Amino acid sequence: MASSIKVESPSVRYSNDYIEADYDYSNTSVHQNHEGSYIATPTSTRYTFKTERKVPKLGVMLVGMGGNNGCTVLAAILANKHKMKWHTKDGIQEANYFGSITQASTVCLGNSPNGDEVYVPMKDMLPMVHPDDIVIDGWDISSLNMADAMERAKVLDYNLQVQLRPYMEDIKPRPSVYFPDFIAANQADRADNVLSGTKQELLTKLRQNIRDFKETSGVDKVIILWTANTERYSDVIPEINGTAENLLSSIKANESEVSASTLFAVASILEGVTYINGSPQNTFVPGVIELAEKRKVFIAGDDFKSGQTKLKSVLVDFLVSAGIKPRSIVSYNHLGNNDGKNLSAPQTFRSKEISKSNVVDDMVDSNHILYPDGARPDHCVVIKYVPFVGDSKRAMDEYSSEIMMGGSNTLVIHNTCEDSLLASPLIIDLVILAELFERIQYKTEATTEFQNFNVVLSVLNYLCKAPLVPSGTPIINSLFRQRACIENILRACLGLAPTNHMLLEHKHA
Ligand code: NAI
Ligand code: DG6
Repeated sequence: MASSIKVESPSVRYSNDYIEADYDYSNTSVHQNHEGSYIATPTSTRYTFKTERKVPKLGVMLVGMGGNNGCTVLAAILANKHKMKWHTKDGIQEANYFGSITQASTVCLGNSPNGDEVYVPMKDMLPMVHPDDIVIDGWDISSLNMADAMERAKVLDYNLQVQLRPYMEDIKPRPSVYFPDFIAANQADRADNVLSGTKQELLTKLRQNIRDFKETSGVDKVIILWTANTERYSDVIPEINGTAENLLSSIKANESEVSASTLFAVASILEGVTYINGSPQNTFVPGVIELAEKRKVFIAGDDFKSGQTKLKSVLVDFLVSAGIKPRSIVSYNHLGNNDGKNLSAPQTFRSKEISKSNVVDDMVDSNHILYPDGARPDHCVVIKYVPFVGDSKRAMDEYSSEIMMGGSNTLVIHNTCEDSLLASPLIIDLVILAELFERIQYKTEATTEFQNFNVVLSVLNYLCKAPLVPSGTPIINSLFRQRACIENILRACLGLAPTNHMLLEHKHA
């Protein structure tokens, strides 16, 4: 399917199969001379990007399909596909994809002849899968059909649930791998849809499930995404999971420290299927990353960046880049859904605490005027389970900063919203962008063959709280930098310069 944007430039070539664009990547190389001065040298590298134009039929397998996020994603896709409308106390509501950057945000393409900025939907920049066309399948340790799961989740309006029920009640999650030691004990009462066998046997069953879905659904391509319970961290032990070989041997040996999520990641990689982790645990132990590298399969994660953290990665960026010094960040939240219940156990809470705590490091480290000695703001994360509020998470944040001449500035934010309605559009973006990046290749003057991006798909970091990056790569949490990365790579694939916000043409005398 052709994109609705056409670039007219000698650097951009359209064929039936590909969009090929030459692009000069400009950067600045910096070193310090012996007197301590910074020497900056402009650099330029010629890239050629090649984007396959044919959009495949995409199948997405959700691990944790019967959870609040899983059933809400399926419901949202069906509601949009069938153009559902429903009555609420405020009037008629129509299905939409608000909160998805691909579906509901725009990109400034350029300027019209009279100087106006021209905005286009991000989804039109390059040929992308439409969410209405995604086929959903997946696993859950709870056997509820998807209509009952939606009712249990208490996320969507009742009148919408009534319309969705006929489309969802015949869909049941596949039985899943359940290792009770990795999630809270309070989850045991929903685990009635569980596979049995050794870890090697379970791996074989998961791989069969993936193949079965591919064959029976008629999809061209599958992506797997973990939106199941947060697990505790796995111990990273070189002999157990330090290399791909050791990890595969550990699975054969039924080693207890191999988590369910790691087993899913291994199954996915062995089937050549991109695997995305929406939860905070360290699924991607070194052995998984090495396996992905060896098999050239994309992985991405960790932990959806949906609400409180998204705001944090905007607010702290604003403060630090304004020369204001955050001294303490206190993030409290309570929620009453099953995620909150699972996180009420210390070991699963710890995974989330780690993921939520490292999200300002890059912004703080970027300003040695404010933080000359590497000290960081106090940062405290609290999560409480309060069943009554259900999926409607309450997040309260206090940011205390040092301003001029010893003054102080305290910002207090209160955020209330349905957690799953923030996370579901991120799931849609993650799979759509991951699928797109499977179709993009590049080469530089130094390479003769086109190649894929690094298997650690860090371009998806905008959507993740604890961005996984290729070894040795800077970790960027700042939301605007993360968004600019996506937007400018999409532009580069069309041979367009990055958005620079200079508007020089409007600054002439
Ligand atoms: P949920 O608890 O409603 O859903 C998780 C589902 O996973 C449950 O249905 C559970 O039965 C199932 N499950 C547990 N272990 C499983 C296994 N081994 N295999 C298959 N299914 C399994 O939680 P929710 O709200 O849908 O969140 C899902 C995950 O996403 C959680 O880890 C949460 O921390 C994470 N997350 C959620 C965000 C949000 O805004 N909703 C944001 C960031 C991360
Ligand atoms: C309590 O914090 C539950 C968590 O699963 C969060 O709701 C989720 O991680 C979203 O966090 P944030 O910080 O992106 O809003």
